[in-house]
Amino acid sequence: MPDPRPNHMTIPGESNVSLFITFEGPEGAGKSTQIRLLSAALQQMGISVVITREPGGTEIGNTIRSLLLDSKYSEMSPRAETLLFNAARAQVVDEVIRPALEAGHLVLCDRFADSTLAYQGYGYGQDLAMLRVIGDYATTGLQPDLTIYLDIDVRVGLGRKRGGSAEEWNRMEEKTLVYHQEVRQGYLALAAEEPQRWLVIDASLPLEVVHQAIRARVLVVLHRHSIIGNRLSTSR
Ligand code: T5A
Repeated sequence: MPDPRPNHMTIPGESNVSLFITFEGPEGAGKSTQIRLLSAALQQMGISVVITREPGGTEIGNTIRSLLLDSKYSEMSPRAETLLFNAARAQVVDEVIRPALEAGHLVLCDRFADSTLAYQGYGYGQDLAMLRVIGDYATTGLQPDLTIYLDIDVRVGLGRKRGGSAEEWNRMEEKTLVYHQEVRQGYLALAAEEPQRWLVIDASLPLEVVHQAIRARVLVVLHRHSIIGNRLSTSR
C-alpha cells in the first residue's frame, strides 16, 4: 500500500539554525511520535524545521523504500539491501538534508546512517568498517549533531507496531526476534562509542516523559550552538 506520508515537510520559522538531529531505535520505539512532538515545540519557538525520514524522503527514496520493505523480496541479499538503503540515503542527503542545512533549517531525520550499522551491520554480522566506508560515500561525510536513540525491548516495540494500523509485517519487521535483539545491542554499542553525540532514552516510559527528556537535551544543544536564549524552556 502506498505510504501517505509526504517526502519531507518544512515548518517555517527562523532559519539560522543549521542543526542536524537524527532519531534511531528498534521497531516501534516511538520515533515518528517524538519527532512530531519535538517539531511542535520547535515551531512554538519560531525555529524553522525540516522533517524527513529514511528510507524515503524523496521520490527516488520512496521508490527504493517500497522495494526494501516489500515482503515479496525475502531473498534480498544483505549486500543488495545495504546498497539500496545507502542509495536512498545519498538521494535524501543531496536533495533534502544538505540544502536544508545550508538554508539554515533545523533538520529532524527519522533514521539515518546509524540504522545501517545497527540493522545491516550488527543485525547480519556484516563488516562494520566496510559499512562505514559505504555510509560515508552516501552521506558525503555528513554526521548528525545529535542522535536520539529510543531504546525499547524489541518485543514491546514490535507489539506496539502490531497494535497499530499495519495489517501486515513489512520485510524488515518479519525478521526473527533474535535479529531484532542483535540490532538493539548494536545500537547500544554505537551509543556507548560516542556518548557525546547520542542521547539514550528509555522509550518504554510515557510519551510525555520521553518528550521532556528529548526537549531538555535539544535545548542544551541549541544553547551550545548559541542559537537560542531561553525560548525553548518557556515555550510550553
Ligand atoms: N532500516 C532502515 C534498515 O534496516 N536500515 C537502514 O539503513 C534504515 C534507514 C523502516 C525499516 O527499515 C529498516 C528499519 C525498519 O525496519 P519503517 O516502517 O519506517 O521501516 O519503520 P520504523 O522506522 O521502525 O518506523 P515506525 O513508524 O514503524 O516506528 P516508530 O516511528 O519508531 O514508532 P511510532 O512513533 O510510529 O510509534 C509506534 C506505536 O507506538 C506508540 C505510538 O502511538 C504508535 O502506535 N507509542 C507509544 N506507546 C506507549 N508509550 C510510548 N512512549 C509510545 N511511543 C510511541
